[in-house]
Amino acid sequence: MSQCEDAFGTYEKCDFAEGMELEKKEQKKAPKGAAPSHLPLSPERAIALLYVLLAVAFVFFMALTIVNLQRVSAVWEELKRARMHTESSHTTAWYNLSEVQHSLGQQLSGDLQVIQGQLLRVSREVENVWRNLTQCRAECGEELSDRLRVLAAEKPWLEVVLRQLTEVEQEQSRALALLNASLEETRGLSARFEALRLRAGCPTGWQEFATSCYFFSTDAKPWLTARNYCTNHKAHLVIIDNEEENGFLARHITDNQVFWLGLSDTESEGNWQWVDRRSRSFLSWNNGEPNDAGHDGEDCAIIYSNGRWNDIGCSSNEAWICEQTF
Ligand SMILES: [Ca+2]
Ligand SMILES: [Ca+2]
Ligand SMILES: [Ca+2]
Repeated sequence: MSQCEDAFGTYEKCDFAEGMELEKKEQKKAPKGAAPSHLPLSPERAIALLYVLLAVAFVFFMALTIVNLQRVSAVWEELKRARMHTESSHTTAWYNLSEVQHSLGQQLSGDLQVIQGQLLRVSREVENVWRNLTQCRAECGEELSDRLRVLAAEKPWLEVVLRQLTEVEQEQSRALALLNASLEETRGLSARFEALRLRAGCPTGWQEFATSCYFFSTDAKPWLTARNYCTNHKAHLVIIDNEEENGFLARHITDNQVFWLGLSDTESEGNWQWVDRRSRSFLSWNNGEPNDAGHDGEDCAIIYSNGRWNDIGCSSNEAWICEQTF
């Protein structure tokens, strides 16, 4: 077996039973009356130890109590300050409320006085109106009666005027009917005149084609003079609406003859306009025309015997064609 240690040594390895056995041997070896190395506490030592523990506990208890008392005292001081603060706040709030109540009372009192004054004024005005109404009831009644009497006196005269107005209205109706009849008669006369004019045909020296008459001048004048000539003869410088009309004109022009057309760009260069200012899609310009040639340009159109057009200077003296539409 391994060795075991004694009371102050160490064991390498030892069973508990062996340990107990060793202890018993040592007790037997020890002389009687000698105290063993591991004796239990004596009662006196236990009591002394108990007293010490009690003293320590008392001291600890007292320390705790003192600490707690200090804490309670601090809390009490805090509560006291809070109560004083609350009382101070309450006093301040009460003072403020009193001030507000006082100011509101004064304001309300002022407003009530103003309202009372207004009510008094309204009451007086109502009283005045009522007094005036009472007075007017008698006076106005008399005035109305007077007016009714005047109207009753004027009634016969008004009836006469009314009858006259009715007669005037009837006369107007008759005049309107006569006017309508005259208009109808005028329309009939115009239609008969137009029919007679159509049967009569174009004036002497004018050529008829489609719904127009054409005058081919034998004189030669500037474009503006030619235009005025046509206007003075209830016509206008010729306006070519289509190829048929252009062909008709060309057939009446012999070689080497040219005639003014009612076409120019005098108002705006390049913007060719017929004398009635209406645009037409048909054009028959010669090749390279209109070219606005020359120093002064070319702003008035002529027609050749082949039906082609050219622009030349408007001051040139040329023959012209007037057109009069039915
Ligand atoms: Ca024409
Ligand atoms: Ca031109
Ligand atoms: Ca030209």
